Amino acid sequence: MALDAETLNLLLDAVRRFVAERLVPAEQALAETGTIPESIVAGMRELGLFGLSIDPAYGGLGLNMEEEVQVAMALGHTSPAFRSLAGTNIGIGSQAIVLAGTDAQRAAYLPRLATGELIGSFALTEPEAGSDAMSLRTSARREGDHYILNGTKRFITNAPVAGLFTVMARTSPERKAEAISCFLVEAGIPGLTLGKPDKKMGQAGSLTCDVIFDNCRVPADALLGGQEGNGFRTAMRVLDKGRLHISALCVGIAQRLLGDAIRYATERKQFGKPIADFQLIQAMIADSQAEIYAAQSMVMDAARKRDRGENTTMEAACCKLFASEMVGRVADRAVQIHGGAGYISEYAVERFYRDVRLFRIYEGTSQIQQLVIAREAIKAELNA
Ligand code: COS
Repeated sequence: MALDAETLNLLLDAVRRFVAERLVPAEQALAETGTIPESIVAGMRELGLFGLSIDPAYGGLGLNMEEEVQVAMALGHTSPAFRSLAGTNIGIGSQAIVLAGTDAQRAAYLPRLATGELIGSFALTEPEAGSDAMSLRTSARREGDHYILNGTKRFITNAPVAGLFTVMARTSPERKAEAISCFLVEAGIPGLTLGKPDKKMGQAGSLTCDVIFDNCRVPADALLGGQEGNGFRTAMRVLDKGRLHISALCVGIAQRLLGDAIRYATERKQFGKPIADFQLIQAMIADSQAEIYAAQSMVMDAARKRDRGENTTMEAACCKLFASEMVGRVADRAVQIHGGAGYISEYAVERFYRDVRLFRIYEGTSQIQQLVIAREAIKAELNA
């Protein structure tokens, strides 16, 4: 479903205003305290951010991908930790249910995920299973009308505040997609504990920690879609969408960084004139602008393809690879244009430089994106 143009513009304006008026002024405090104030969470809920991608039948805004990426770009103009709180509900924390849940599972969780009352978290990665997702060891053993979960999940975004975990676990030992199932596990049940919050390089306020299952009994109806064996493919499909969202976020952050760099370059004077007058500074501005435009165009194109129902596994990986690497280069140039000031935490570019490093790693490293792109390209050529 697509919104009419006027409604979409109203939403985008509201998000841009919220970012500029409420989030940007709160960035420094977030970096220092690592806590998002309740008033801001309430504002995010009022805007409907938690339910962007959830069907209106369940209380969400039901944006299509082209619309969602535009909101993600707008959200990129501030610290990514703000987006991260709603981000799992928009993406990896809700989409398995959207894609493969039973009607009862959708009705039980999507309305509360859409409002942000419930935070969803995606538990795939493990200490020994990162890029090689299929090697995960967390096990789920059927016992009567329950499953018993054992294992540890690592770096799980929003786990410390999550009410619901989408957990990928092994229901049989072989290395094949069908050996992995997906469970919807509610926080607070016996046998589920959380590790200490991770101390990270950046994105203070975006919370991650281990999630540990120790003989954790979940009812059989927690099995996603009521079917064993669809966990791996569902996780991959969830990541296909998530990677587009993250790419859009990278575009938004790069726009913010370039804006900050240009403003600084027009104010800062050296050799008697603003440094923006120097062609070597202009080259960094130009390269950044061109790359942002390229990434933005890719993301919009891939989002439209996805909305047309086409398979965008390759396009999403191309976007994630290019946009996450691009925002790293733009952040680097933004620091360079700021000179010594760019190394000082008073300036936002120092913080963003650390924040954006994550985008080349999570939801699939750049190397995994390359692998997916090459596989898909070869497959397409051989099947042509
Ligand atoms: N959509 C639907 N199905 C998919 C899929 C996708 N995007 N990707 C893979 N599958 C299917 C395959 O078609 C295959 O099915 P068949 O067995 O019927 O052929 C099955 O899933 C297994 O896929 P594949 O053989 O490609 O598995 P691999 O173990 O080779 O690994 C990669 C695939 C590397 C792509 C996967 O492990 C991956 O994405 N790793 C990165 C994980 C990640 O992003 N982690 C970040 C943490 S989550 S925030």
